[in-house]
Amino acid sequence: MPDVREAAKLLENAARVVVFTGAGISAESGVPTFRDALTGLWERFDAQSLATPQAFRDDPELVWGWYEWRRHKVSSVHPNPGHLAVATIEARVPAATLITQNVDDLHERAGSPDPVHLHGSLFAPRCADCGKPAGPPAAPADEPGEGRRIRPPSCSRCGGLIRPGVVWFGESLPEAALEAAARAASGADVLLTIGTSGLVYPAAEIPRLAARAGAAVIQINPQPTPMDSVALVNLRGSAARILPDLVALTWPDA
Ligand code: BJW
Ligand code: ZN
Repeated sequence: MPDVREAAKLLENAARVVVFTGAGISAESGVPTFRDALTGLWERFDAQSLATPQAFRDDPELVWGWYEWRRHKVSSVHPNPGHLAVATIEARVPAATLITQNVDDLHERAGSPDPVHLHGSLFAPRCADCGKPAGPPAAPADEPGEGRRIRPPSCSRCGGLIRPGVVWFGESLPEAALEAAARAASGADVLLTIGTSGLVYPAAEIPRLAARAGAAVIQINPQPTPMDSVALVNLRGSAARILPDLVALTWPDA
């Protein structure tokens, strides 16, 4: 595994590391990605009807039901060795920042202290009208079926509808998260981009920004992506398999 060795060398000598993750890191936990052939969510569901502000205005019960189904799925799975390896990297590197596009909580459950969630979270609903956080949603009594409509709860302050706390197409990313991500990327020695197609902007700018600022970019992905040309080292394969190897080679006592 010569490429993994090269990546381990880069990591070993880095003081400031950014780990940038996408849906692929959670795939082996059983959380579907968005764009993988056959298994991706956007292969089976229409993004325009589910993941836009207009979709929620048109049919809040369809959208809330779909996110309840996804939240239930995520709650029933576990972090995999890839998430655990990321938490080890954070514990070993003097200055590490985890930036994730994922709306699941698997990094937190693997021990990552404070991931930057660029696209929000399934577990942070808020009022669609006044923005008041709605608190963690109650666990659904039974699994909401894929297409089941569920009436969203109402806001205790203004009576508006509660919406999922995720970033839909056409919406701005949370300002503080985007700023923290840009700051970390522009100061990084090494950026690891893991399990993302690199197609969704502005998140996909983060590895490019790091590369422009002089960071060595390492990519882990079983498939080619637009990040191939940005990455100094391309590790082709699954995150759950490669990340533990990378950690073991970098810190043999880990
Ligand atoms: C494995 C693996 C294993 C598999 N191990 N790897 C510039 C150019 C073009 C378009 C735009 C642009 N700027 C903005 C846009 C529009 C749009 C956009 O980017 N569209 C593109 C799709 C064309 N962006 C936006 O709308 C953003 N907002 C914005 O720009 O606001 C400013 C603005 C306002 C008003 C008008 C105009 C601009 C917001 C984007 C929000 C994205 N939201 C989603 C849904 C979140 C909620 C939910 O979960 O439902 O976020 S979409 C979805 O994609 C989700 C993800 O976080 C995001 C990225 O996906 P990711 O993680 O990369 O997953 P996949 O499936 O794409 O890839 C998985 C990868 O894993 C693959 O490569 C596999 O090979 C790999 N893999 N198994 C390792 N075991
Ligand atoms: Zn409200």
